[in-house]
Amino acid sequence: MKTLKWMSRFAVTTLLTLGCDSEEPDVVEDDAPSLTRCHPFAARDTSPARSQRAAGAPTEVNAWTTPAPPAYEGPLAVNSGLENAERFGETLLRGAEDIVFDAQGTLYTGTQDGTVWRAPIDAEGRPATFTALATLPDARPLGLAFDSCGNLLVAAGRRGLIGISADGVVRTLADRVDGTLIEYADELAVAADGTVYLTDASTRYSSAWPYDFLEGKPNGRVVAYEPTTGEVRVLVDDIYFANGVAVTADESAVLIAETFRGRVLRHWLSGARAGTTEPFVENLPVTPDNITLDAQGHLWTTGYLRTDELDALSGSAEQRLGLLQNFTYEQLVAGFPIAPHVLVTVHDAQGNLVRSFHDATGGLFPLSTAVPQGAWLYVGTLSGQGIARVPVP
Ligand SMILES: [Ca+2]
Repeated sequence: MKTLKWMSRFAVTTLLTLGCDSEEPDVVEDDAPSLTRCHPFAARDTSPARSQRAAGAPTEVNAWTTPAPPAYEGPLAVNSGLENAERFGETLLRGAEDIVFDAQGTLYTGTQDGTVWRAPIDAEGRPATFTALATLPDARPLGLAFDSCGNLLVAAGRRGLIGISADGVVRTLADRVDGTLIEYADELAVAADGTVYLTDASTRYSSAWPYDFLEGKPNGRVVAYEPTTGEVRVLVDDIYFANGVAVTADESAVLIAETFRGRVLRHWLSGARAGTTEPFVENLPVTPDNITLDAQGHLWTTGYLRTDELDALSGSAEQRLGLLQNFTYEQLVAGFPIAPHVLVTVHDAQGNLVRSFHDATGGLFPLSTAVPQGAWLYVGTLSGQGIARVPVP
């Protein structure tokens, strides 16, 4: 029975207990004057908001057609670019989903336990020592980005959009839009005018992403936050899991990783097509997670490798209903088919694949983010230990 095949491959995930070798600063939830120096952040809307979260497993599902995955040839040919990666923070960091650098080159990441970490580049050029900048109560820091004033903005799951000043003061900036709660703030990007584009991956299942995949409905959206007024509005709706987001260098468009359609969308902010959304890169070899645009306008993407099993499930509502009816949520999470082969793709500004980095040996953790920084490519993970980097030739 195919519904059992999914489950038979996977061992139950063992959660590790994190150690912490540094003191955590006090978290203060207030008006954060060090934040308001940069932006006159308006008071946050605290009016009653409606949750759209479903109580349990979906009972109706949609099937969709997934094209055959791209051939591993040309720029996608398997190579050893991600093998023998240099690891950092392995005993300290679990689930370092995103990585970002400040203007001084200091590395920041956030982990499963809610902690945001910083690691300066040491004399040997390595981010070897991590210290806790803040710990977010009851929230997971998924996406990270700096605003132009040096505040670290965090897409923090069901806590929405959070700002952290350089001295560790934490403030919730936005947690609702149009009367509904932001259910799963996943990634964010900051435009030159300060507008923050934030993905809300699944308004229906929040962090229960296997349910979102199995239901096959467009429960995601992108919201725009205006820091000078506090206004939050829906920019793009009906996305099949809205994950990574980036603003193009000319600020004419926002790119959005649509995880469960294996593609990256382009939503136009200006020009003749302003307000419209179209596919930018389709049929990726991964279910795209975070995305990064580099200084050359190249798009760096990674995520779980698409497998034959996942693609087959896409087209079969019956199989997915079978999984939902026969397994607990915990079993579905533990059994999600994650391939040992990990890869990062790079597309040019026209959406053409130009290069890729692979580790097909199973030596690296599953990837959630790929961030080029100088001569290095840094990678993070939704569920693994530590972060890693490889040289970029
Ligand atoms: Ca993500």
